Amino acid sequence: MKKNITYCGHIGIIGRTNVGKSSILNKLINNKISITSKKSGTTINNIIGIKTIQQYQYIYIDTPGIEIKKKYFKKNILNKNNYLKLIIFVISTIKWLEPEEKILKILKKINISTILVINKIDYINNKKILLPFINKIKKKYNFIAIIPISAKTGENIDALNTIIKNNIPQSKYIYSKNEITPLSKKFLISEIIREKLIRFLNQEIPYLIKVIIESYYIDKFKICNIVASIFTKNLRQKKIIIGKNGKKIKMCHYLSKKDIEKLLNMKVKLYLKIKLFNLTQ
Ligand SMILES: Nc1nc2c(ncn2[C@@H]2O[C@H](COP(=O)(O)OP(=O)(O)O)[C@@H](O)[C@H]2O)c(=O)[nH]1
Ligand SMILES: [Mg+2]
Repeated sequence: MKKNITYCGHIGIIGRTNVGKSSILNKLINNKISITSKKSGTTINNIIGIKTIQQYQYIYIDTPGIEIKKKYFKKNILNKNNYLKLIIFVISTIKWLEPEEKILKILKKINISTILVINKIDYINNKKILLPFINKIKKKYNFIAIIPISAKTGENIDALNTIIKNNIPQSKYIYSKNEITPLSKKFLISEIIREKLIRFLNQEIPYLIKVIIESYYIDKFKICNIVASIFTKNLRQKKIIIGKNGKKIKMCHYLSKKDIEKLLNMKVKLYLKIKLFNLTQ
């Protein structure tokens, strides 16, 4: 019967770093799964976010920027694309340069339906410049749609949702209806902490910081006790993270705790330890 028909598929979100891929994922699933920041290279692992609504299950995969160091590039979904049903290729305003051409070259090879998303249109005052740009891009590739949006203001997100809906194949659900991500709580917590650290630190750090959850348990008072280690490369970075009189790490602790409590929906005691990579290896 028609009622039992379901639609489901993996949708890859690709593009150079900082165009707003993670922001778009969070917007599309109405949940904050993927961390975002002004700095390049914030996302270093593929992040999966799921939304199930009516008879549709969307499984989004947010990726590190395509031009990130080779080491991270290996993790990019376009290298093993067999399971993607749809691709969202994100660019920032009308910036189309070498990284975009590089991505286009890959797209031509893999031949998966692709939506081109022009993000950050809130930066464009004169919207008239969009049309000639879209016309130019249209000639480059057979995109199933080219859509200007703003992940910040939410402009046109509904239209993007509709295009995705219309292009997702009929299939059984892969995840259960209420699942938001298959990623573990521990991983999500470590990402929350990493996001706060990145916000406070200088440009070089996003790749170099690692957060590991050492322990995670709920005590008899229903408080979740979390011990997290922050690994830095050297003493200089350690000092930067701690900040003057511990100001930065305290702020990071405060903001992380707030977000983790929201994620877990319970009170949290958070312990942060800062360690050096080379001492532990
Ligand atoms: N003004 C504006 N900023 C945005 C928009 N989308 C994302 N950003 C910002 O751009 C930066 C990079 O976003 P992020 O999602 O981390 O990009 P990613 O590296 O492609 O995942 C962050 O500071 C976001 O807040 C948008 O539509 N408008
Ligand atoms: Mg990202």
